[in-house]
Amino acid sequence: ASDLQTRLRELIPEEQARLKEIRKKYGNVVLGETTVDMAIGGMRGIKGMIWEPSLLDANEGIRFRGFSIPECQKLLPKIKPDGEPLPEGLLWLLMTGEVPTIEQALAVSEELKSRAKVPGHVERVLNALPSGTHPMTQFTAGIMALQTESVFAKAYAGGIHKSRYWEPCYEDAMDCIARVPALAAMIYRKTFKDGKVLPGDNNLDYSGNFAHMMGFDDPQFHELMRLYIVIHSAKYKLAPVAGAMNDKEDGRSYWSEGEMVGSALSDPYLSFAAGMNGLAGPLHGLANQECLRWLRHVVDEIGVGASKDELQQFVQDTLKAGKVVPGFGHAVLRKTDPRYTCQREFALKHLSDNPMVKLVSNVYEVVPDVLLKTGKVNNPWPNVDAHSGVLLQHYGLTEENFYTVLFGVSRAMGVLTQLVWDRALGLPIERPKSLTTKAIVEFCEKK
Ligand code: AMX
Repeated sequence: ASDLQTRLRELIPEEQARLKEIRKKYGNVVLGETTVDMAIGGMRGIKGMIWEPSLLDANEGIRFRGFSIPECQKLLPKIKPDGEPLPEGLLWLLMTGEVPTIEQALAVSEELKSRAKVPGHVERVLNALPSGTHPMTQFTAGIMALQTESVFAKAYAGGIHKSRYWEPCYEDAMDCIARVPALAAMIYRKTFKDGKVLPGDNNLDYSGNFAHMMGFDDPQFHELMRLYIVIHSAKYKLAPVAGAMNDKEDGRSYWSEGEMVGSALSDPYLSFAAGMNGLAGPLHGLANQECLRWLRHVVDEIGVGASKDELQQFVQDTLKAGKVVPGFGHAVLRKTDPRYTCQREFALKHLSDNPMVKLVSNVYEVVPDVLLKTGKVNNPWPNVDAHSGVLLQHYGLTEENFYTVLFGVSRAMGVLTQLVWDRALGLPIERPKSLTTKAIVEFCEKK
């Protein structure tokens, strides 16, 4: 099938049967144990949820439906033969588990264009917020304003049979994915530019049009947006707790709220907005902006041509001041993040003369040794955030307060895909068990 919904309609009965079989065959198999430490420590490492779009491997990094980032770059359809893959193709992969043909990816592109119109009241909601409202607050307010369009909420109110929940959920997921770039661009123009909302260009793809609506028309920046959206689209693994707003990298991420909220049959807009409120937390989505700030600090203190010795000293001073070196380390991954590597390759291909790129490269050569010498850092290698800010800055997107919104636009694809599957598979409301500390102590003492 060349359209996504038809392909999903074909796949869903097979996947429903597969899940039933897994449950029947392995329902009683123990996946892991939960300790008191884990209950106190943010449920880290507890295996307790289904998440299909992506999985983290400690050595290879993220895999989207089983495909590593280099594999995605090679296999997913592109506009230019040596260019970056289209996020529209990735969306097909995330939704179906299958690598699409170029026709299928372009069909997704067209489908998203046909759904992209943002209703007028969304801009009025943004205009009502005081100036200085953080772009992420504007973003979640905008998503909530879009919720008036929810097909799922209307279908539910109209008494739709539960076997068909996934259909209006798909409508909302695709509408939401289609509309968040225009919403984000509106926020960008209002917060940082002349306030004029730029119309979309139907001749452009999803990423190119997003960049265009923000006011960026350099085709190379459009390429960067394709790469950026693909690598930021899905999270690593899962966590089942609402309210945990911590590091996306180890998966105890904002999506836990999105997923939890969605499991209560809140529609995709309500669920996505919940997730975005977690992304806005400083331990999560703001890390990329911290990296750029740290690099700027190096430039201010030493200069962009800082030698390796000077950098080493600067890194040591950062540690001595009781701070972390942003952009390095990972809770699960134990090698250089492939999302760092592909951004570095992009930088070497397109902007190797940029002095900040050289600085990032020198930092890469210095930091791991210094971190290793502390004897406590489990992963001294760079993560995705170590490079993204410098790339965005090169093309003129310098307002780092906006970076989390870019991240949020990208994540819509991964998180809303899972929501469609949650409904298609009839997954129930999520309710991990909580205990009081008194109950824990009583339980332990009885043992
Ligand atoms: N700089 C300095 N110290 C670091 C460090 C870094 N980059 N990474 C880890 N450490 C320290 C930890 O703070 C911890 O010290 P402590 O015992 O005194 O508290 C010790 O090393 C062990 O930590 P760990 O097991 O290696 O890491 P973790 O799983 O606890 O945390 C992470 C992972 C990413 C939060 C951490 O490496 C970090 O703070 N990195 C810098 C900030 C950053 O890049 N954040 C973004 C990461 C995710 C992302 O968005 N890509």
